[in-house]
Amino acid sequence: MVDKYLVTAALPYASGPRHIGHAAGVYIPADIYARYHRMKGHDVVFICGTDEHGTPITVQAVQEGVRPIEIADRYHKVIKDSFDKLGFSFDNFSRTTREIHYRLAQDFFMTLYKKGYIYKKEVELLYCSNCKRFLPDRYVEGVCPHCGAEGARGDQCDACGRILNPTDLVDPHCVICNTTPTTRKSLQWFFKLSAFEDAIKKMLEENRHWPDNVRNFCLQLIEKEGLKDRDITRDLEWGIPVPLSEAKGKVLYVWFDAPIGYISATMEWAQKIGDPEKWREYWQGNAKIVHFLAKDNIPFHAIIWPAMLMAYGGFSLPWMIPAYEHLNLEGRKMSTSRGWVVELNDFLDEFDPDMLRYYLTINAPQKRDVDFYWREFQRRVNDELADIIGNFIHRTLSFIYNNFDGKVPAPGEFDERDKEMLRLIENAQLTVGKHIEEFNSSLGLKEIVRLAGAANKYFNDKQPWRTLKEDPQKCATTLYICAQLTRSLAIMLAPYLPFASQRLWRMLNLPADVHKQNWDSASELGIRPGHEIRKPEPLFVKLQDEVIRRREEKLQAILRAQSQTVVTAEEFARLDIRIGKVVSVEPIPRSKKLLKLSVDVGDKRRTIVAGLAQHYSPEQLVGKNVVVLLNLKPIQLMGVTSEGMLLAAEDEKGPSILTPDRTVKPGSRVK
Ligand code: B3M
Ligand code: ZN
Repeated sequence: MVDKYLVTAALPYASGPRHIGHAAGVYIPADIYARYHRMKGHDVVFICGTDEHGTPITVQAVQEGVRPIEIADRYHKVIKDSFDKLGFSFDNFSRTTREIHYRLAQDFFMTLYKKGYIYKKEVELLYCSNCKRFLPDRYVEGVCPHCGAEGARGDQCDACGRILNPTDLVDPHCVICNTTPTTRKSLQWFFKLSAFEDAIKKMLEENRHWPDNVRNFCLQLIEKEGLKDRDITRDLEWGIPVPLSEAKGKVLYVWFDAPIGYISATMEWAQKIGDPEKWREYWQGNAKIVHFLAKDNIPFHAIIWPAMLMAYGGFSLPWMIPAYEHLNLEGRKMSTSRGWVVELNDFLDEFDPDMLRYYLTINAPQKRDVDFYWREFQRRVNDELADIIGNFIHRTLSFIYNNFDGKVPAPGEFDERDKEMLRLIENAQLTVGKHIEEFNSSLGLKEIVRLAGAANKYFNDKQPWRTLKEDPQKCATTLYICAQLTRSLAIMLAPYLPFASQRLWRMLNLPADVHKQNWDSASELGIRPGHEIRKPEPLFVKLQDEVIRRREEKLQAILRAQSQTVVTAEEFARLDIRIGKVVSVEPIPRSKKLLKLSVDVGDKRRTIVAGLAQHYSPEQLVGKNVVVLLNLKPIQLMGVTSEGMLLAAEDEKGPSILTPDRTVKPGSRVK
């Protein structure tokens, strides 16, 4: 019997472009997994699509003054484009604004409602009196009541991962206008999550194969707080209407409809392939359902979603939930709003997608957060991808092309070393596969690099450039084995590097598509003697210092801009700025620019040196109310110690000293 897999990758919000962190933690590992299982001959359906409801999109629509669907259309396209360039092999990439999804989401609601798992209740919600709207989810931010982090959103705290209600936030404010909200009563519908506490706990306990960051996190959450009922409706215009006449103007909460998108996108796929009922084989049969996601989405997938499926009845529960940690950028958390981010489109405009797939897999944020460093990216691409894998392939193919007329030579007897090399191929095919099956694609890729390293060593040790003359039979055997290795590498690299592996397959002049090959055939001697290859070309072009430096400089510029523009109120308050009265002014000998001022700052006088001599005469200054910074570290100027700084504005006419618009007592604080 063929194994069936329904693989999903978290549906990206169509609220902005995706960055390399999303690729690292969700989409690349999911794609490797799906591609591998197809090559194993399993029946795989790989599902994704954009998540087009909810406040990430409406908030942006308000900010831009456009309709939410315009935002969704725009980013659906942008995201799909970058995902296509990265070679993600979705069987269907859908949208949650499609009709099929609306129908299924409303059916879900009604079914749960009729079964008594949804009830209505009047609740107090946050309301912004300035914007005249309720503030659900991301319309409001504040301090997390659990971990104290600032910038927690009304739906979730990114710092501790807890799911929140807007009313849980300490010090909430409207993200549109910054107003502190009031509360207002509203009718909402709740999902009886509490009814599933025992069942969910049991599911989590039994699923011992789930990763710790999913299983333990959820079990601890239930242990600590239990499962509370969740409101699944919102006072918003954008979303799927709640299918009840008494719920006019209310829509389904985005996290209620989004996971249903996995099913509706599978239904859509079935329709597209002309077999509309086929989706049932995956959702209501014995397929293994695998949800790839980032760690922020864990409670929604491992608690609420299974409870929704249980409540509906007849659906299979997730079999596996691989959840990845975060990718940081050069030692800092990625942030789109601060520009500390590498967006996929931007990356793909300049670099080979397989290089990103390589680096983000070998350096995957699997068990812990990891960093993307441009230098490290360059080093790994050049030293590993190009110098180990690329080099072995190129020297082998060039040797055959130049010395054997482009035809793979017939081997003689295999010696021990040859046999050992063949065993390594067989081993690698097994171990790499095992790692991918166990959701360790990173270890699998390291295994391939190790195999290529061993292959280089084999090539060196066998010295075919010498045996070519001295022992042609031996040389032929070596190159025969190396040719087999290149084919094995193409197959094993196919899930990881879909483009390079196919380029290699073409250079090898092998039939069809590398992605149509059976995984297990990677350990076969699949190239026959006499087989003619094409003219080889290097598989990877090395990354130049210049290119990487430019990227690093771009980030440096962001840091500089940030340190210049962002000052907290506390930092500003550390400046002791006061009103002073100029008591006397003297020129400083031998200085054309400087004047020495004695300024009354309330309790005492201060000596302040100012570069005003070319613009003010001493008479113009004496008696003036001025503004001075007092706690500046004293400095020596032309032998005089300056104990502060006189504040002045400057334009093309020169400096103009600041002075209050009425006489203010010396020593008064400026804030
Ligand atoms: N849209 C969050 C995200 O884009 C959310 C995932 C939904 S999965 C059903 O990361
Ligand atoms: Zn507001």
